[in-house]
Amino acid sequence: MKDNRTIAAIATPIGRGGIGIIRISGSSAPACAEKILGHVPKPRYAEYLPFRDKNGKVLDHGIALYFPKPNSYTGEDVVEIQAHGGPVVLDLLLREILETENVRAAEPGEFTERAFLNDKMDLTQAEAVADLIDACSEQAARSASNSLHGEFSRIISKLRDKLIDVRTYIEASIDFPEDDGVDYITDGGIAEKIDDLINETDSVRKAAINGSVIRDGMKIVIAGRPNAGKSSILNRLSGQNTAIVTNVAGTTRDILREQIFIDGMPLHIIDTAGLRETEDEVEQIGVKRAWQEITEADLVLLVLDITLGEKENVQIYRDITEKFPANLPVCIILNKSDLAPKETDETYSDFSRENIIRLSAKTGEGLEELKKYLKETMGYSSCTEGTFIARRRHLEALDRTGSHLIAAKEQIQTYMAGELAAEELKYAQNSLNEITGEFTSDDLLGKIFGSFCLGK
Ligand SMILES: Nc1nc2c(ncn2[C@@H]2O[C@H](COP(=O)(O)OP(=O)(O)OP(=O)(O)O)[C@@H](O)[C@H]2O)c(=O)[nH]1
Ligand SMILES: [Mg+2]
Repeated sequence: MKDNRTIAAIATPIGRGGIGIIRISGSSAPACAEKILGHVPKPRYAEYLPFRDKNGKVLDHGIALYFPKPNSYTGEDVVEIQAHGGPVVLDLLLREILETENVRAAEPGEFTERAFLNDKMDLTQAEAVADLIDACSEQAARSASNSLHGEFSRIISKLRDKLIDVRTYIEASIDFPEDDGVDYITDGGIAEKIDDLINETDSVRKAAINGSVIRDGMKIVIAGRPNAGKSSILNRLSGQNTAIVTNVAGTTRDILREQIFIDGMPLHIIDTAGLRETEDEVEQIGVKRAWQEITEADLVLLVLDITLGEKENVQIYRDITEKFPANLPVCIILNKSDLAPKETDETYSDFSRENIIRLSAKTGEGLEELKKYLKETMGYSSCTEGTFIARRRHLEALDRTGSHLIAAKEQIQTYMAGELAAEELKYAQNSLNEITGEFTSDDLLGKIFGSFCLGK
């Protein structure tokens, strides 16, 4: 556990800038103001003041602000000093502040952690602070901002309220089974109510998947035999000549990574060495790495050279995909379509229609279709209205909520076991609580706030 002394840190990025801000939070913040500024500024009014060291020498002039508790970011007394943004000036000021009794340097994310612990925000909002700072697309920034303003929390708490209603209902039926001569457990009403909860959890989960795609992007591995045109497709998608393309089979030997955006959706595209048996030592390592990437992929684009013909391609597909992890989504790209006539008797009926795309990395034919496919498979919508940012841990908690709800329904329908159903609902509720942080371990908090930048 961190101690609750007053904390201070430079809140602006290291380096030179017009303004540099030092933030102080805790019961000794006013004492720090007294020391540096000569007095505590009037609450929430900007004051232009000299900043002095302990010998009374002026280090800088700037603006100081005082936010008395509880109306501050952290919920504690907060003083903010806006000095000139030079690393030396800020360092000198911070050193003066840290010499004050009961004051120590803040750890990364500690201001926001205190805001969370003082109920200024819940955990999804605290996470959204970091996600907003780290946002690398407009979409991500807008979604993080929605989460920060409580969009995700509201959805979760609505779901939780409904869940509590059903739980209360079941518990009341257990306690007063004879009421009105109606058996509430078996009359079917409860199972329906749980069904509603299951459906609702599922739609929250879908929205959360979208939110996590916006945040993290998805990892797409381009795989296939040598010379199929994998690197050409990477170059097409990224719009750059990132990868070397030649007609020599085995051109790519290392892993190449590119981040691209499709309508604001981030994608991590990975080009790999062509999968084949080879004597070449370097290429062997490349092939091994390619397999490693495949096991960690969210989706594989399996590139086949259409000119090889259906029979050979089906065989290649079988040989390669039989080593894929189970449930790994695969999209088949029939590349070099410019070399194959559209009207052929090749139907590729062994592959399902939804995930087979005729493409030409040379002419760009099929590229839009591929992009559309990528957006759709991730359930991505470019509308930011009501979207929120989500993390993997939120998805996992929603999964657990869903499983407990299904178990609860089974207890009612199959075993008529009201008590066990109520127990499952309690677990489901706990899983929802983990998302907003009513129910978390110190470990989890350490992990979440430890990944913040300093001064936030
Ligand atoms: N006509 C035509 N040629 C293509 C197309 N895509 C790739 N090629 C050619 O096919 C050859 C191999 O392309 P690459 O992109 O290097 O193939 P790769 O799958 O990355 O190959 P390795 O790195 O060796 O595994 C090059 O000569 C490309 O110009 C296409 O859509 N149409
Ligand atoms: Mg290549």
